[in-house]
Amino acid sequence: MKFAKKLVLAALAGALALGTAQVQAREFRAAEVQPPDYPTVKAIQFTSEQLSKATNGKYTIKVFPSSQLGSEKDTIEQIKLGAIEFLRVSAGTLNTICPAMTVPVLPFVFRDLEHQHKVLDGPIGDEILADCDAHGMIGLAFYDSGSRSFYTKNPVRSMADLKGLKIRVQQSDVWVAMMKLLGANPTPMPTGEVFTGLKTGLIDGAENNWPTYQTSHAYEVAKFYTLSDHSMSPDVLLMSKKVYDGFTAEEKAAVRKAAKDSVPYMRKLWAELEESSKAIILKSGVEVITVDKAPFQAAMKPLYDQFLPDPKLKDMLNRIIDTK
Ligand code: BDP
Repeated sequence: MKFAKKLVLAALAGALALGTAQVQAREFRAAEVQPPDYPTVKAIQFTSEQLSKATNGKYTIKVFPSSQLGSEKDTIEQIKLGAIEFLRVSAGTLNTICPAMTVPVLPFVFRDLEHQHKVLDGPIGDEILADCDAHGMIGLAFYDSGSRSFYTKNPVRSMADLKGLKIRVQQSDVWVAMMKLLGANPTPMPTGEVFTGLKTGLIDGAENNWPTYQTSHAYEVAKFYTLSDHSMSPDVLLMSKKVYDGFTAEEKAAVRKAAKDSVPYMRKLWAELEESSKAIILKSGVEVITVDKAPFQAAMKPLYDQFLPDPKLKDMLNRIIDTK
């Protein structure tokens, strides 16, 4: 009898443990504007696998690509409330919330990819990510996003050709200001609307890296790509602070590690996609135009003062420039 009772108790305890484990297992949602298979999407899936391993299957992340959960602007609002747990956006959409995010978006801040990696992989990168902490978001990692250039329906062979052109920009004041300084007419809209905007003539052009130009199919409509390389605005992976605060110390460390570990994986995929996107675009008959970047750089210089009124951020910019 005693033995039977023990058995029943053991079975009960097992069921309870199983029940608790089931209740606690949680699949988070991650919002993404890029299509399935894009390097950022795969990097979040990699983060999910690592996080799941580290927490014995307790936590996983499901990515919702192609703006299924909304535009970057909308999903930023949702992550702050904890309605979405993870989010991957372009740094340019965060500057009004986390001011330090303005710095890596500003034109001609990074000399090249090596310089950008050195800065973002080091203490300055962590400082920028941490600036979102006070605003309901934990900055987990930076992802590569190449450099941005103009794609237009008519050729832009110099800065003068941008005059009055309706150029789509991210929904961000820093991007609006950049285009104004170049003489263009900035038209803010979500990235998911660019292709249709070009097709219907709502906009004359946009600006982005090779992979977005290609995967969004914008290259089929805007057949001129002017290599101004004006911004190396990185992409960012964020987590809702509300959710993060509910994690144990080990879980917090695990999610941070998983995200950071996804960076080299992402960079490899990114380099491959940049190459293949470029090849597709060139093969399609797009005219790639090289321009003198000096006038672009000079015209956009006032942004540094306008958008970095805080001396601490100006100091950060100088530390970036001084990073060898
Ligand atoms: C791409 C970023 C994406 C942005 C898009 C944009 O990966 O997050 O939404 O630019 O310009 O490079 O909005």
